[in-house]
Amino acid sequence: MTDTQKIASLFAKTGGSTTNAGKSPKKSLEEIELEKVLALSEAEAKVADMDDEARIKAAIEQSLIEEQSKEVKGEEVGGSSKRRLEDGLLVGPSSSPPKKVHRTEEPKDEEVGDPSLDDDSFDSRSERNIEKLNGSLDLLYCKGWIRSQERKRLRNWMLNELAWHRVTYIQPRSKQRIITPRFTATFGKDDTGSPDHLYKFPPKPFPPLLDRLRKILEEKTGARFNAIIINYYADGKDSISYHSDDEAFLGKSPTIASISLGASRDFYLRRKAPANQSVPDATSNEKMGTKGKGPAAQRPTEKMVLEDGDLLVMKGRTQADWEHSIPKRTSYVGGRINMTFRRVMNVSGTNNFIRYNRMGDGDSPQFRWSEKTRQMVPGSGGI
Ligand SMILES: O=C(O)CCC(=O)C(=O)O
Repeated sequence: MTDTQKIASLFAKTGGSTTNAGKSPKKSLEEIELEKVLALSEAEAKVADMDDEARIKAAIEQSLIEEQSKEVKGEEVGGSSKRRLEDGLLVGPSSSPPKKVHRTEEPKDEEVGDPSLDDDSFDSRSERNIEKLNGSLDLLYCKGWIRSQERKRLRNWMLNELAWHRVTYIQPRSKQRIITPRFTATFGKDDTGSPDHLYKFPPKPFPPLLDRLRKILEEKTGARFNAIIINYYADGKDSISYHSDDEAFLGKSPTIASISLGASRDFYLRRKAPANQSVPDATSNEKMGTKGKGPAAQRPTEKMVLEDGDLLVMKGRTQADWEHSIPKRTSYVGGRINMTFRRVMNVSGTNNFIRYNRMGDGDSPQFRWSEKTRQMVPGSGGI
């Protein structure tokens, strides 16, 4: 059975409501993981694969939600429910200038050579622990961990060498085709030594350079990593919705090491709603803590700006208790790469992360970086 068929059958079993925890007392881990995929794909469906008309509505709705909830400060979309998105322009009230939605090419880097990843490549002087709410949020944050020259080399290397994907799949509930709003690449697999035929999609081994970075991070964090998801956010329209990396296949209290390269992006964390919270107007997804009007307004939120070369390690109860996101932006935002190193514990976890970050429903378009136009273009090849 394919994952899509499994989702459909799970959907049928639960009468179309896979998110109502009260109805099925005993759920398999697989069912719980599929629910998570559904929740994130629903959230991404809202923003990822919409025509301009829907984008206009979503931008307005989003600005209203964000204004009303006062959940986050300094938003660029918020400010006026009268704003409209038109032909790539977010039009403000007459007093405020229109803001361009950029999907532009990247500025050209000077020639930077190959990354070396030696002792001189890293700088841990700004490292600090961030703990909130009795350690429920547990972060290690190192600004500018990768030194300037090396960041450019690493970023250039990844853009030019990797095979990038814009993963597409059908959202089972709405039958809507989802286009994940970012470019992705993945490497690695679980360490179970399982036979090849159990892998639905061929795992790709870490390229030597990224394997070196993996080992450096293992030494630094004391955690073990065997898989990496790499995201390229081409501009402010690319994003990742609120989610947490708390799938059972990542184990209990997973450590996720995240490196940012390129443009700065806001990174939001918000505490999940308690499972037993009684919220009269909450949708079932809100009970799962994955979306949020209303009750989200009361949840503690942290806002960070992740910049070129930063290392952020999320550990302890962070994934169990919090969600994170890279929200969309309408003012100019350049391209940004993010790498997250994780440890996948079993074959179904490997199948899951490759599916949702490389394969999709099998016809996800592949892209290569064009040095000429400084943007992603459809094309094959790459690692
Ligand atoms: O881009 C980021 O900083 C976050 C990426 C992320 O949350 C993910 O890949 O799960």
